[in-house]
This record gives sequence, structure tokens and C-alpha cells, in this order.
Amino acid sequence: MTQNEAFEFIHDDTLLATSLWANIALAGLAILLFVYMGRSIEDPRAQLIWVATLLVPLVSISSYVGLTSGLTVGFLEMPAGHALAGEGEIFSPWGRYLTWTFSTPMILAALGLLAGTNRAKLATAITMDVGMCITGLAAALTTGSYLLRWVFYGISCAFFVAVLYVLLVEWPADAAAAGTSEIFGTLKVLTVVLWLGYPILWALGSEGFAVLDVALTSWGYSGLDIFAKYVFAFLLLRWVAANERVIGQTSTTERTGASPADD
Ligand code: RET
Repeated sequence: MTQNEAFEFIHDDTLLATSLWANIALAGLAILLFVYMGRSIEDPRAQLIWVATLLVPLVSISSYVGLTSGLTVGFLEMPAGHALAGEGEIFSPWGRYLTWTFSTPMILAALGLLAGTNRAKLATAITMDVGMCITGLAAALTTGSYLLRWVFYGISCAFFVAVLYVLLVEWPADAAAAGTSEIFGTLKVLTVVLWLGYPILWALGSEGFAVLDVALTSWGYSGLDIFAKYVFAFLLLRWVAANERVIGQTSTTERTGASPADD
């Protein structure tokens, strides 16, 4: 199928098209709002959190323009065993899974910095997260074997468990030491609950058991994205802009804490 045909396929289906355009509009608004909200942040660590947060809607708008234009979607024949096997070529918005590789590490970087964590834990969370996204992409694109689609799904879930562990066990303790427990706690719950929705939706959607059709699956992701990206980022940024000094102190504590000269 040509890109032009893909573009027409998307725009012939109002529900599908609006699920994509709604996010382009919201990401655009979020970018303007976040630039405005961060305009007077001066502490370098708070600025880093701000940049990571701003990258979330920036990646998102690029991702959704890719999907809407037909550039990052494909049409795949599902293997025997899949609910849609033999039904012709099935719409696959693989660009979503690809761009999560860039957006979700930004979310984790912002959260990790907020918790005042160290580089080892930050690197662990981010690399495991990238593993999750890439193997999720592989699951969506595998058409040779139905079983292997789910094997990739399982591998992706294993990476996800590592991310959840850092979020639920390691970073709450770091945030307590950094004095950012309250906001971290709120954002942690929001993140964990919403992120769990993605693998559930994948399993129920057209890539998995196909209980939901293509347009509903797409709206599912778009809805999760609205909360996991824009609402999440807004709450984080509002707090950072108002509590820059707490973040500044976090970096000082970490530096002194890590210095061997202290012992
Ligand atoms: C997949 C399918 C394979 C198993 C797992 C998944 C998890 C995806 C997640 C995505 C989060 C995306 C966000 C995007 C915002 O930009 C790939 C669906 C575990 C957790 C928050």
C-alpha cells in the first residue's frame, strides 16, 4: 500500500483519524504551555527536568504527524492463529511503538531526576524501558509466527517489570531522601496505573486478541497518552516551577552524599 492509500485509509475512518488529530492538537498546546511554564526556571537540575518534560509533547507531536500522514503505519497479514488471520492486510500503527522509545525515557528521566536518584538507577530504568519499547515494536511487526508475536510480548513485559521495580521500590526511597516524596508519590501512581494500561490494550487490541477494532484500539492509546503524557507532564512541571529550590537542594545533597571526602 502506498503512503497516499494509507493516508486515505486513515481519513476515511473518522474515529481513527480523530484519535490521531486530537493528539496533534493537544501536543501542540502542551508544547506552548510548557515553554511558558518553564520560562523562569533557573536551577540547572530543574531545567533538565523541564527539558525532559518538554520533550514528551515534542516527540508526541512528531509521532502523531508520522501516523496521520501514513508515513509510520503499515498493513500486515496476520499469521495463522491470530484472530484477524486471513482477513487481508491489517492496519498497524508501528510508529507508535517506535516513538515510545524516545518519549518514555524522557518521562523516566524527569521522574528519576525528581526523585534525586543516582545514574545507575536512572540508566537501569531507561535502558530497560527502551528494551520494552523495541521488543513491543517487534511483537507488533512479527508476522511469521503467531507464537513468536507473544514471545516478544512476554520479553517486553519482562523489561517492563524492571521499570516497575525501579518506579515502585527504588525511587520512592530516593524521593523520600530528596524531600520530593509527595509529588513523586502522585506521579508514580499516575505513571504505574496508566502504563499498565498499554500492555492490556495491546493484548485486547487489533495487534493482540483483536477484541477491539483498529479505531477503538487507536483511541485507547490516544486516551492513555493524553493522561500519561500531557496531564502527567503538566503536574510535574507545575510542581517543579513552584519548587525549584527543593530540586536545587537535591542536587547538592547528592553531590555531597557521593563525595568520598565526606567519609
Ligand atoms: C507494549 C506491548 C508489549 C508489552 C508491554 C508494552 C508496554 C508499553 C508501555 C508503553 C507506554 C507508553 C507511554 C507512552 C507515552 O509517550 C509495548 C504495549 C509491556 C508501558 C507512556
